Amino acid sequence: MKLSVVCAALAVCSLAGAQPLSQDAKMKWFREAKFGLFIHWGLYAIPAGEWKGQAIPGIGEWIMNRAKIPVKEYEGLASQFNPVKFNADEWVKLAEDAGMKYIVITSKHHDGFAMYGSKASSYNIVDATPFKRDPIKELAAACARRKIRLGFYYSQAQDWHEPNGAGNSWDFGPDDKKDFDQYLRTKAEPQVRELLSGYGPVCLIWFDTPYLMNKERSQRFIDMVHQLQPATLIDGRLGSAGDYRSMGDNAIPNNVVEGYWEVPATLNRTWGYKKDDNEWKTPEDLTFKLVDIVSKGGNYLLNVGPTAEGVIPQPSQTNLRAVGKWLKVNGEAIYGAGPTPFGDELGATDKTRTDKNGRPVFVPATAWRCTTKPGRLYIHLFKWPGASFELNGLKDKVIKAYLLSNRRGTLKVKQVGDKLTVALPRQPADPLATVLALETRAN
Ligand code: FHN
Repeated sequence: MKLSVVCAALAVCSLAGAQPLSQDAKMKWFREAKFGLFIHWGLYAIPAGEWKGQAIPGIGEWIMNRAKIPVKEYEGLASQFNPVKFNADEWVKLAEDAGMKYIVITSKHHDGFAMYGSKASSYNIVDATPFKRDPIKELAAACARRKIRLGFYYSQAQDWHEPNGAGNSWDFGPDDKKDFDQYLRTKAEPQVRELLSGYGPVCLIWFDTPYLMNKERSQRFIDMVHQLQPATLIDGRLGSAGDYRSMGDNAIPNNVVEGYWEVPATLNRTWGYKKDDNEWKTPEDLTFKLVDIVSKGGNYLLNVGPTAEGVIPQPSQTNLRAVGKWLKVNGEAIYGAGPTPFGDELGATDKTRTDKNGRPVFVPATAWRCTTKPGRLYIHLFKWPGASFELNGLKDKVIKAYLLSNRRGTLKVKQVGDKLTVALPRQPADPLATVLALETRAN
Protein backbone atom coordinates (compact mmCIF):
# COMPACT_ATOMS: atom_id res chain seq x y z
CA MET A 1 0.00 0.00 0.00
CA LYS A 2 1.25 3.50 -0.82
CA LEU A 3 2.37 5.68 2.13
CA SER A 4 -0.24 8.34 1.35
CA VAL A 5 -3.01 5.73 1.52
CA VAL A 6 -1.71 4.39 4.82
CA CYS A 7 -1.58 7.91 6.23
CA ALA A 8 -5.09 8.73 5.07
CA ALA A 9 -6.32 5.56 6.73
CA LEU A 10 -4.57 6.29 10.00
CA ALA A 11 -5.47 9.94 10.22
CA VAL A 12 -3.46 12.66 8.53
CA CYS A 13 0.25 12.89 7.94
CA SER A 14 2.61 15.67 8.86
CA LEU A 15 4.31 17.73 6.15
CA ALA A 16 7.23 15.38 6.20
CA GLY A 17 4.78 12.68 5.19
CA ALA A 18 6.05 10.42 7.93
CA GLN A 19 4.22 10.82 11.24
CA PRO A 20 0.46 10.75 11.29
CA LEU A 21 -1.07 14.01 12.55
CA SER A 22 -4.25 13.93 14.59
CA GLN A 23 -7.03 16.37 13.72
CA ASP A 24 -6.37 18.08 17.04
CA ALA A 25 -2.68 18.54 16.21
CA LYS A 26 -3.57 19.69 12.70
CA MET A 27 -5.78 22.46 14.14
CA LYS A 28 -3.23 23.61 16.71
CA TRP A 29 -1.84 26.61 14.82
CA PHE A 30 -5.34 27.75 13.83
CA ARG A 31 -6.53 27.49 17.42
CA GLU A 32 -3.64 29.66 18.58
CA ALA A 33 -3.48 32.15 15.70
CA LYS A 34 -6.88 33.85 16.12
CA PHE A 35 -6.06 36.74 13.77
CA GLY A 36 -5.19 36.57 10.07
CA LEU A 37 -4.79 38.86 7.07
CA PHE A 38 -6.98 38.31 4.01
CA ILE A 39 -5.72 39.85 0.75
CA HIS A 40 -8.01 40.34 -2.24
CA TRP A 41 -5.76 41.35 -5.12
CA GLY A 42 -6.32 40.97 -8.82
CA LEU A 43 -7.01 42.72 -12.14
CA TYR A 44 -10.12 44.33 -10.62
CA ALA A 45 -7.80 46.69 -8.73
CA ILE A 46 -7.24 48.56 -12.03
CA PRO A 47 -10.83 49.70 -12.63
CA ALA A 48 -11.16 50.04 -8.84
CA GLY A 49 -14.96 50.25 -9.00
CA GLU A 50 -15.32 52.29 -12.20
CA TRP A 51 -15.94 51.05 -15.75
CA LYS A 52 -15.99 53.34 -18.78
CA GLY A 53 -16.43 56.39 -16.59
CA GLN A 54 -19.29 54.89 -14.59
CA ALA A 55 -19.20 53.98 -10.91
CA ILE A 56 -20.25 50.32 -10.62
CA PRO A 57 -22.13 49.53 -7.41
CA GLY A 58 -21.13 46.59 -5.22
CA ILE A 59 -17.83 45.09 -4.13
CA GLY A 60 -14.76 45.87 -6.24
CA GLU A 61 -13.74 42.33 -7.22
CA TRP A 62 -17.21 41.71 -8.69
CA ILE A 63 -16.92 44.48 -11.29
CA MET A 64 -16.69 42.07 -14.23
CA ASN A 65 -19.97 40.48 -13.19
CA ARG A 66 -21.79 43.64 -12.11
CA ALA A 67 -20.93 45.55 -15.27
CA LYS A 68 -21.28 42.38 -17.41
CA ILE A 69 -17.88 43.01 -18.96
CA PRO A 70 -17.22 40.57 -21.82
CA VAL A 71 -14.23 38.26 -21.28
CA LYS A 72 -12.41 39.72 -24.28
CA GLU A 73 -12.64 43.24 -22.82
CA TYR A 74 -11.80 42.29 -19.24
CA GLU A 75 -8.77 40.30 -20.45
CA GLY A 76 -7.36 43.59 -21.73
CA LEU A 77 -6.71 44.62 -18.13
CA ALA A 78 -3.91 42.06 -17.93
CA SER A 79 -1.70 44.02 -20.33
CA GLN A 80 -2.04 47.07 -18.02
CA PHE A 81 -1.31 45.27 -14.77
CA ASN A 82 2.12 46.34 -13.56
CA PRO A 83 2.19 46.66 -9.76
CA VAL A 84 5.71 48.03 -9.56
CA LYS A 85 5.30 49.11 -5.94
CA PHE A 86 4.53 45.56 -4.78
CA ASN A 87 6.88 44.52 -2.01
CA ALA A 88 6.12 41.15 -0.44
CA ASP A 89 8.21 41.86 2.60
CA GLU A 90 6.29 45.08 3.35
CA TRP A 91 2.97 43.25 3.15
CA VAL A 92 4.12 40.48 5.46
CA LYS A 93 5.64 43.05 7.81
CA LEU A 94 2.26 44.78 7.97
CA ALA A 95 0.61 41.50 8.98
CA GLU A 96 3.30 41.04 11.59
CA ASP A 97 2.89 44.59 12.91
CA ALA A 98 -0.86 44.02 13.11
CA GLY A 99 -0.28 40.93 15.26
CA MET A 100 -1.65 38.62 12.58
CA LYS A 101 -0.40 35.05 12.41
CA TYR A 102 -1.49 33.96 8.94
CA ILE A 103 -2.12 35.41 5.50
CA VAL A 104 -4.66 34.22 2.95
CA ILE A 105 -4.28 35.70 -0.55
CA THR A 106 -6.48 35.36 -3.63
CA SER A 107 -4.54 33.06 -5.94
CA LYS A 108 -7.52 33.14 -8.33
CA HIS A 109 -10.77 34.96 -7.70
CA HIS A 110 -14.05 34.62 -9.62
CA ASP A 111 -12.63 36.57 -12.59
CA GLY A 112 -10.47 33.52 -13.34
CA PHE A 113 -7.14 35.37 -13.42
CA ALA A 114 -4.33 33.51 -11.63
CA MET A 115 -2.13 35.75 -9.52
CA TYR A 116 0.75 33.30 -9.78
CA GLY A 117 2.70 31.63 -12.60
CA SER A 118 0.31 28.87 -13.62
CA LYS A 119 1.13 26.24 -16.21
CA ALA A 120 -2.50 25.17 -16.35
CA SER A 121 -3.69 28.50 -17.77
CA SER A 122 -1.75 31.27 -19.47
CA TYR A 123 -4.28 33.74 -18.07
CA ASN A 124 -1.94 34.50 -15.20
CA ILE A 125 0.19 37.32 -13.85
CA VAL A 126 3.52 35.93 -15.08
CA ASP A 127 2.48 35.15 -18.66
CA ALA A 128 -0.14 37.81 -19.35
CA THR A 129 1.13 41.02 -17.73
CA PRO A 130 4.11 43.33 -18.17
CA PHE A 131 4.89 42.66 -14.48
CA LYS A 132 5.99 39.08 -15.25
CA ARG A 133 6.82 38.38 -11.58
CA ASP A 134 5.12 35.77 -9.40
CA PRO A 135 3.95 37.71 -6.31
CA ILE A 136 2.77 34.54 -4.59
CA LYS A 137 6.28 33.08 -4.78
CA GLU A 138 7.65 36.31 -3.34
CA LEU A 139 5.04 36.29 -0.58
CA ALA A 140 5.77 32.66 0.27
CA ALA A 141 9.46 33.53 0.69
CA ALA A 142 8.67 36.63 2.80
CA CYS A 143 6.25 34.64 4.97
CA ALA A 144 8.88 31.96 5.54
CA ARG A 145 11.39 34.65 6.58
CA ARG A 146 8.96 36.24 9.04
CA LYS A 147 7.39 32.98 10.26
CA ILE A 148 3.88 33.88 9.17
CA ARG A 149 1.76 31.12 7.67
CA LEU A 150 0.49 31.46 4.12
CA GLY A 151 -2.76 30.13 2.69
CA PHE A 152 -4.52 30.53 -0.64
CA TYR A 153 -7.98 31.70 -1.53
CA TYR A 154 -9.06 29.78 -4.64
CA SER A 155 -12.41 30.26 -6.39
CA GLN A 156 -13.05 26.64 -7.31
CA ALA A 157 -16.49 27.01 -8.85
CA GLN A 158 -17.02 30.51 -10.18
CA ASP A 159 -14.66 31.29 -13.03
CA TRP A 160 -16.03 34.01 -15.28
CA HIS A 161 -13.18 33.58 -17.77
CA GLU A 162 -13.95 29.98 -18.67
CA PRO A 163 -16.82 28.81 -20.93
CA ASN A 164 -17.51 25.92 -18.54
CA GLY A 165 -16.80 27.65 -15.22
CA ALA A 166 -19.75 28.77 -13.08
CA GLY A 167 -21.09 32.28 -13.05
CA ASN A 168 -20.52 33.95 -16.44
CA SER A 169 -23.91 33.89 -18.15
CA TRP A 170 -23.31 37.09 -20.18
CA ASP A 171 -20.62 35.43 -22.33
CA PHE A 172 -21.38 31.75 -21.94
CA GLY A 173 -25.06 31.29 -21.08
CA PRO A 174 -26.61 29.51 -18.11
CA ASP A 175 -24.59 27.26 -15.81
CA ASP A 176 -26.87 24.25 -16.28
CA LYS A 177 -25.81 24.00 -19.93
CA LYS A 178 -22.11 23.89 -19.08
CA ASP A 179 -19.67 21.00 -18.80
CA PHE A 180 -18.62 22.02 -15.29
CA ASP A 181 -16.45 18.92 -14.76
CA GLN A 182 -14.47 19.77 -17.89
CA TYR A 183 -13.60 23.12 -16.27
CA LEU A 184 -12.78 21.48 -12.92
CA ARG A 185 -10.54 18.85 -14.50
CA THR A 186 -8.67 21.18 -16.83
CA LYS A 187 -8.29 24.31 -14.71
CA ALA A 188 -9.42 24.30 -11.08
CA GLU A 189 -7.97 20.94 -10.07
CA PRO A 190 -4.63 21.41 -11.88
CA GLN A 191 -4.29 24.90 -10.41
CA VAL A 192 -4.96 23.78 -6.85
CA ARG A 193 -2.38 21.05 -7.47
CA GLU A 194 0.14 23.68 -8.58
CA LEU A 195 -0.53 25.81 -5.51
CA LEU A 196 0.01 22.86 -3.22
CA SER A 197 3.17 21.75 -5.02
CA GLY A 198 5.19 24.83 -5.82
CA TYR A 199 4.86 27.26 -2.91
CA GLY A 200 6.07 25.44 0.19
CA PRO A 201 3.79 24.69 3.14
CA VAL A 202 0.27 25.97 2.60
CA CYS A 203 -1.53 26.53 5.90
CA LEU A 204 -5.01 26.46 4.35
CA ILE A 205 -6.97 26.58 1.13
CA TRP A 206 -9.84 29.03 1.24
CA PHE A 207 -12.44 27.81 -1.25
CA ASP A 208 -15.46 30.03 -1.86
CA THR A 209 -19.02 30.20 -3.30
CA PRO A 210 -19.53 26.47 -3.94
CA TYR A 211 -21.95 26.78 -6.87
CA LEU A 212 -22.45 23.40 -8.60
CA MET A 213 -20.15 21.71 -6.10
CA ASN A 214 -21.60 18.35 -5.16
CA LYS A 215 -20.06 15.85 -2.76
CA GLU A 216 -18.10 13.99 -5.37
CA ARG A 217 -16.57 17.11 -6.87
CA SER A 218 -15.65 18.42 -3.43
CA GLN A 219 -14.10 15.07 -2.53
CA ARG A 220 -11.69 15.32 -5.46
CA PHE A 221 -10.28 18.52 -3.94
CA ILE A 222 -10.19 17.05 -0.44
CA ASP A 223 -8.28 13.99 -1.67
CA MET A 224 -5.80 16.16 -3.51
CA VAL A 225 -5.14 18.36 -0.48
CA HIS A 226 -4.75 15.33 1.79
CA GLN A 227 -2.42 13.67 -0.66
CA LEU A 228 -0.20 16.67 -1.42
CA GLN A 229 -0.16 18.52 1.91
CA PRO A 230 -1.94 16.59 4.65
CA ALA A 231 -1.44 19.43 7.14
CA THR A 232 -3.25 21.99 4.96
CA LEU A 233 -6.63 23.01 6.34
CA ILE A 234 -9.72 23.32 4.16
CA ASP A 235 -12.15 26.14 4.93
CA GLY A 236 -15.92 25.80 5.13
CA ARG A 237 -16.89 26.87 1.61
CA LEU A 238 -15.70 24.01 -0.59
CA GLY A 239 -19.03 22.25 -0.98
CA SER A 240 -18.74 19.72 1.82
CA ALA A 241 -17.57 20.05 5.42
CA GLY A 242 -14.05 21.40 5.81
CA ASP A 243 -11.68 21.48 8.77
CA TYR A 244 -13.46 24.52 10.17
CA ARG A 245 -16.59 26.57 9.60
CA SER A 246 -16.53 29.78 7.61
CA MET A 247 -19.10 32.23 8.89
CA GLY A 248 -20.81 34.63 6.52
CA ASP A 249 -18.91 37.70 5.36
CA ASN A 250 -18.65 40.17 8.27
CA ALA A 251 -21.10 37.95 10.18
CA ILE A 252 -20.14 37.63 13.85
CA PRO A 253 -22.36 35.20 15.74
CA ASN A 254 -24.31 36.48 18.76
CA ASN A 255 -23.15 33.75 21.11
CA VAL A 256 -20.39 31.24 21.75
CA VAL A 257 -20.11 28.70 18.91
CA GLU A 258 -18.47 25.32 19.53
CA GLY A 259 -15.77 23.95 17.21
CA TYR A 260 -13.40 25.78 14.90
CA TRP A 261 -14.59 28.74 12.89
CA GLU A 262 -13.53 31.98 11.27
CA VAL A 263 -15.18 35.27 10.31
CA PRO A 264 -13.93 36.76 7.03
CA ALA A 265 -14.34 40.51 7.26
CA THR A 266 -13.65 43.79 5.52
CA LEU A 267 -11.89 46.93 6.79
CA ASN A 268 -14.19 49.09 4.71
CA ARG A 269 -17.04 47.66 2.56
CA THR A 270 -15.23 46.10 -0.40
CA TRP A 271 -12.74 43.23 -0.56
CA GLY A 272 -10.94 44.13 -3.80
CA TYR A 273 -9.68 47.73 -4.02
CA LYS A 274 -12.32 50.36 -4.83
CA LYS A 275 -11.13 53.93 -5.02
CA ASP A 276 -14.31 55.55 -3.63
CA ASP A 277 -14.81 53.21 -0.66
CA ASN A 278 -13.66 55.16 2.38
CA GLU A 279 -15.93 53.71 5.04
CA TRP A 280 -13.09 52.56 7.22
CA LYS A 281 -13.81 50.77 10.47
CA THR A 282 -12.01 52.43 13.35
CA PRO A 283 -9.27 50.77 15.42
CA GLU A 284 -11.74 50.79 18.35
CA ASP A 285 -14.30 48.87 16.31
CA LEU A 286 -11.70 46.43 14.91
CA THR A 287 -10.31 45.70 18.38
CA PHE A 288 -13.80 45.16 19.73
CA LYS A 289 -14.62 42.78 16.87
CA LEU A 290 -11.40 40.81 17.36
CA VAL A 291 -12.05 40.38 21.08
CA ASP A 292 -15.75 39.69 20.51
CA ILE A 293 -14.95 36.90 18.04
CA VAL A 294 -12.26 35.33 20.25
CA SER A 295 -14.60 35.49 23.25
CA LYS A 296 -17.11 33.45 21.23
CA GLY A 297 -14.50 30.89 20.13
CA GLY A 298 -13.54 32.01 16.61
CA ASN A 299 -10.80 33.49 14.42
CA TYR A 300 -10.88 36.87 12.65
CA LEU A 301 -9.65 37.04 9.04
CA LEU A 302 -9.46 40.71 8.18
CA ASN A 303 -9.09 41.87 4.60
CA VAL A 304 -7.02 44.41 2.70
CA GLY A 305 -7.48 45.27 -0.98
CA PRO A 306 -4.17 46.46 -2.45
CA THR A 307 -4.14 48.89 -5.39
CA ALA A 308 -3.11 48.05 -8.95
CA GLU A 309 0.32 49.46 -8.08
CA GLY A 310 0.66 46.94 -5.28
CA VAL A 311 0.10 49.31 -2.37
CA ILE A 312 -2.09 48.49 0.63
CA PRO A 313 -4.25 51.61 1.22
CA GLN A 314 -2.86 53.82 3.98
CA PRO A 315 -6.02 53.79 6.19
CA SER A 316 -5.89 49.96 6.18
CA GLN A 317 -2.27 50.06 7.28
CA THR A 318 -2.82 52.66 9.98
CA ASN A 319 -5.84 50.93 11.48
CA LEU A 320 -4.27 47.48 11.42
CA ARG A 321 -1.11 48.77 13.08
CA ALA A 322 -3.22 50.35 15.84
CA VAL A 323 -4.73 46.93 16.58
CA GLY A 324 -1.23 45.43 16.51
CA LYS A 325 -0.02 47.98 19.06
CA TRP A 326 -2.86 46.96 21.38
CA LEU A 327 -2.01 43.28 20.84
CA LYS A 328 1.63 43.84 21.80
CA VAL A 329 0.41 44.62 25.32
CA ASN A 330 -2.67 42.41 25.45
CA GLY A 331 -1.89 39.51 23.10
CA GLU A 332 -1.76 37.04 25.99
CA ALA A 333 -5.55 37.42 26.25
CA ILE A 334 -6.06 36.68 22.53
CA TYR A 335 -3.60 34.13 21.10
CA GLY A 336 -4.60 30.62 22.05
CA ALA A 337 -7.40 31.96 24.25
CA GLY A 338 -10.72 30.18 24.64
CA PRO A 339 -14.27 31.54 24.81
CA THR A 340 -16.13 33.12 27.71
CA PRO A 341 -17.52 30.86 30.43
CA PHE A 342 -20.25 33.46 31.08
CA GLY A 343 -22.44 34.75 28.23
CA ASP A 344 -24.69 37.41 29.71
CA GLU A 345 -22.14 40.07 28.79
CA LEU A 346 -22.69 39.30 25.08
CA GLY A 347 -26.20 40.76 25.01
CA ALA A 348 -29.75 39.47 25.08
CA THR A 349 -32.75 38.85 22.90
CA ASP A 350 -35.38 41.55 23.11
CA LYS A 351 -38.65 39.64 22.78
CA THR A 352 -40.64 42.83 22.25
CA ARG A 353 -38.82 43.56 18.96
CA THR A 354 -38.75 41.45 15.80
CA ASP A 355 -36.67 41.66 12.63
CA LYS A 356 -38.03 41.55 9.07
CA ASN A 357 -38.36 37.76 9.30
CA GLY A 358 -40.39 38.00 12.49
CA ARG A 359 -37.56 36.75 14.69
CA PRO A 360 -36.85 38.42 18.06
CA VAL A 361 -33.99 40.95 17.83
CA PHE A 362 -30.70 40.24 19.58
CA VAL A 363 -29.33 43.38 21.23
CA PRO A 364 -25.57 43.07 21.72
CA ALA A 365 -23.99 44.45 24.86
CA THR A 366 -20.62 46.11 24.45
CA ALA A 367 -19.29 46.96 27.93
CA TRP A 368 -16.92 44.00 28.27
CA ARG A 369 -15.91 40.58 26.96
CA CYS A 370 -14.12 37.63 28.52
CA THR A 371 -11.50 35.30 27.06
CA THR A 372 -9.90 32.41 28.91
CA LYS A 373 -6.86 30.21 29.43
CA PRO A 374 -6.37 27.51 32.04
CA GLY A 375 -6.34 29.28 35.44
CA ARG A 376 -6.91 32.70 33.81
CA LEU A 377 -9.84 34.90 32.96
CA TYR A 378 -9.25 38.00 30.86
CA ILE A 379 -11.86 40.72 31.16
CA HIS A 380 -11.64 43.14 28.23
CA LEU A 381 -13.16 46.41 29.37
CA PHE A 382 -14.51 48.59 26.56
CA LYS A 383 -16.56 50.90 28.78
CA TRP A 384 -14.77 51.93 31.93
CA PRO A 385 -16.94 50.77 34.82
CA GLY A 386 -15.62 53.35 37.32
CA ALA A 387 -13.94 52.54 40.64
CA SER A 388 -14.60 48.81 40.48
CA PHE A 389 -15.57 45.94 38.23
CA GLU A 390 -18.21 43.51 39.44
CA LEU A 391 -18.63 39.98 38.19
CA ASN A 392 -21.36 37.55 39.13
CA GLY A 393 -21.48 33.80 38.72
CA LEU A 394 -17.78 33.05 39.22
CA LYS A 395 -17.27 29.65 40.84
CA ASP A 396 -13.45 29.70 41.03
CA LYS A 397 -11.42 31.63 43.59
CA VAL A 398 -9.52 34.64 42.29
CA ILE A 399 -6.02 34.57 43.69
CA LYS A 400 -4.58 37.58 41.86
CA ALA A 401 -5.85 40.45 39.72
CA TYR A 402 -3.92 42.96 37.61
CA LEU A 403 -4.09 44.82 34.31
CA LEU A 404 -2.08 43.34 31.43
CA SER A 405 -0.70 46.83 30.90
CA ASN A 406 0.68 46.87 34.46
CA ARG A 407 1.34 43.33 35.62
CA ARG A 408 3.02 44.38 38.87
CA GLY A 409 0.14 46.56 39.98
CA THR A 410 -1.86 43.97 41.90
CA LEU A 411 -5.49 45.04 42.30
CA LYS A 412 -7.62 44.50 45.41
CA VAL A 413 -10.33 41.87 45.09
CA LYS A 414 -13.28 40.98 47.28
CA GLN A 415 -15.13 37.74 46.70
CA VAL A 416 -18.36 36.98 48.51
CA GLY A 417 -20.13 33.87 47.34
CA ASP A 418 -20.09 33.99 43.56
CA LYS A 419 -19.78 37.78 43.47
CA LEU A 420 -16.38 39.29 42.71
CA THR A 421 -15.44 42.95 43.07
CA VAL A 422 -12.11 44.21 41.69
CA ALA A 423 -10.90 47.71 42.58
CA LEU A 424 -9.79 49.55 39.44
CA PRO A 425 -7.66 52.60 38.75
CA ARG A 426 -9.64 55.73 37.92
CA GLN A 427 -8.88 55.78 34.22
CA PRO A 428 -8.70 53.05 31.58
CA ALA A 429 -5.17 52.11 30.56
CA ASP A 430 -5.98 52.02 26.84
CA PRO A 431 -8.75 53.74 24.87
CA LEU A 432 -9.17 50.58 22.72
CA ALA A 433 -9.69 48.21 25.65
CA THR A 434 -8.11 47.63 29.04
CA VAL A 435 -7.58 44.00 29.93
CA LEU A 436 -8.05 42.84 33.50
CA ALA A 437 -6.34 39.51 34.17
CA LEU A 438 -7.75 37.30 36.92
CA GLU A 439 -5.70 34.33 38.07
CA THR A 440 -8.01 31.68 39.44
CA ARG A 441 -7.97 28.42 41.35
CA ALA A 442 -10.76 25.88 41.43
CA ASN A 443 -12.70 26.12 44.70
O1 FHN B 1 -17.98 36.45 -3.82
C1 FHN B 1 -16.98 36.44 -2.83
C2 FHN B 1 -16.48 37.82 -2.51
O2 FHN B 1 -15.99 38.43 -3.65
C3 FHN B 1 -15.38 37.72 -1.47
O3 FHN B 1 -14.29 36.97 -1.96
C4 FHN B 1 -15.92 37.05 -0.23
C5 FHN B 1 -14.93 36.86 0.90
O4 FHN B 1 -15.48 36.09 1.89
N1 FHN B 1 -16.44 35.72 -0.58
C6 FHN B 1 -17.47 35.71 -1.61
C7 FHN B 1 -18.80 36.12 -1.08
O5 FHN B 1 -19.10 35.52 0.11
